[in-house]
Amino acid sequence: MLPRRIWLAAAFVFFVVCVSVAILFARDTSPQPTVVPISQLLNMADRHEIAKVTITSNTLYATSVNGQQYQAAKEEQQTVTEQLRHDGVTVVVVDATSRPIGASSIAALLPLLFLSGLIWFMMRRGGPNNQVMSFGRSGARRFVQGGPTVTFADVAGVEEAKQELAEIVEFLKKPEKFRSMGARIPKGVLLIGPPGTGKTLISRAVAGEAGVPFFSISGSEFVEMFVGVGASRVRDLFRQAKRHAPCIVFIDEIDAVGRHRGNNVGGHDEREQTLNQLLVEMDGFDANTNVIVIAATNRPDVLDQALLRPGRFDRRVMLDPPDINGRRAILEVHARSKPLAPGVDLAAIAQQTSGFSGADLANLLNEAAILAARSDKPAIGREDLEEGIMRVVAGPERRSRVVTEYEKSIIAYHEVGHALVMKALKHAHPVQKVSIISRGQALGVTVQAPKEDSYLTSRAQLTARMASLLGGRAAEELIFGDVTTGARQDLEAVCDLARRMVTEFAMSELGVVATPPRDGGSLSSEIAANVDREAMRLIDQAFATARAILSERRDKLVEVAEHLKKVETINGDELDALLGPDWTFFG
Ligand code: NHX
Ligand code: ZN
Repeated sequence: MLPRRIWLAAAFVFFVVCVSVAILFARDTSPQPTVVPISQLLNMADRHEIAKVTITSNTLYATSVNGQQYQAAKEEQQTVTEQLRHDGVTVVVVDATSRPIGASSIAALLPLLFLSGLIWFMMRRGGPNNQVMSFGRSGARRFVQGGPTVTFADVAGVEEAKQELAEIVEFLKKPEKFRSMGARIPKGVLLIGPPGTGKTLISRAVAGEAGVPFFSISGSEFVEMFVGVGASRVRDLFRQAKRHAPCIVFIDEIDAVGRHRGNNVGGHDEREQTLNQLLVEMDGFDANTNVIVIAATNRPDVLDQALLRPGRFDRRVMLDPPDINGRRAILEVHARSKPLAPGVDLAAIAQQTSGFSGADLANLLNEAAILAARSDKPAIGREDLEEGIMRVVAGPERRSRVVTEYEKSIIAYHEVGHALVMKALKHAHPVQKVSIISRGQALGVTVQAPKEDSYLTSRAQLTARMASLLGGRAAEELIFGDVTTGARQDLEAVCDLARRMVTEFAMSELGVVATPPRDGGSLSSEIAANVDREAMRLIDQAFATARAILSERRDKLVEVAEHLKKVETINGDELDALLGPDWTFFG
């Protein structure tokens, strides 16, 4: 498929040509001369009916005394001038090669002039500054200076990355300074980080800070195309970039083109050609090119080693999900343009959003702003922000989903079962919210948030997590004497965690156990059986813990669940108030 704009341009040119041709033919509306034999014309001259004759090579244009126009052809060599003059006719001979440019000739040229003007205009737009034609080829969008530029002030929560990239900004601003020191200016920077951590944003900010153009394309755009087009797109992209140097070329999802080669037999596929072209272009940069390529990926492990060699993407910058301070800074950036109600504490929101990426936080604030606007509030309140968190975590409420009273009971007891086990266990994270309002796939949710971010998780924390996950199922069993399919998500999570504890973390009686080889292989059947046995033991223990907690506090389970059926949502503080003191009694 050709890009739409090329079709549009072609259709437009076709239209203009049609119109021009029509104008050319319709131009002369004056009466056409009557074609007559030369003999008749000469006879008329003899009768003094002809006033004037214009001769152009072998054609005679005659005007009669009463204004009639005639046209006649004469033989190649024969001259009629003498005879006509003799008949008193004014004779004009026009050299065919130097006809005077009459008004009608200019009119004939007008459409041509118009057409060439148009082509010139389009070529100019299609040239270096173009957004229409040449970018149709490279697919890179250029964000020109003066547009909505992004600077480092718009990027929060990734301080180290900012520091590392500040160096790139320096290179772009004052390449001379570094060159005179004999320093080699980096060609490529690889940004590594999970989705939503601001890889695109920070790249745009580098361009914004340096005041240079920013070209961006996604690796998948190279590969999606016709065979052979990927490589030529790379060529186009870099041709343009060099024309606008100094500048930034941003390639998102570089892994789409940069996956290591040689997996597929036969070799020279489309992606490989594209990758090769990219390497060729980057190797072709010299000290004066001043184009810096920033590529982003969340899968650095699959990248072709060739990309990482010196002189290519030899700088690597890691972008982690933000910690609590980072989240607070990100929230502050996004809240700049949004009115917050007095007393809204972004630090508290940052504390409740462990594991959120920058994009999640942006979403959260946007959802909160929409909610506040919809309820005609003057500013965004705490409840809007908390609902924003819930929307990002579990999706929007689905109040239209109707559940029976009995199911509502099951849901309430299931959720409170989770919550009470969490409250009872010392190593479980605090409960943030318990809700029986349906969201997305879930009929009810219990949300936890760690008191603080951590990079390590202890065995006690993991076993507490397993028991918490099983609290829902344990409550169903205890209260109704029957269980439901609803807990499948919880059960899956528990089994997964148990297996990882045995194999990955060596946290079972089995001790350090052979782990399954990463790429597909399997354990010996004997070890596999042991792993299964140990995982099941961990699950059994966790389930026993959950059951013990709930049967010991069955009265509270009933009290809180019945309350939840009425209010539908309980937050952490309300839960603490309902439970009273001394609730951490296990583990
Ligand atoms: C169904 N949903 O699929 C119905 C609509 C046991 C009270 N027939 O464990 O809602 O059964 O503590 C993300 C999160 C599927 C994705 C939860 C996909 C749950 C949720 C199944 C509560 N809360 N189960 C829970 C629940 C269900 C499901 C999910 C998901 C229920 C339970 C879902
Ligand atoms: Zn559950």
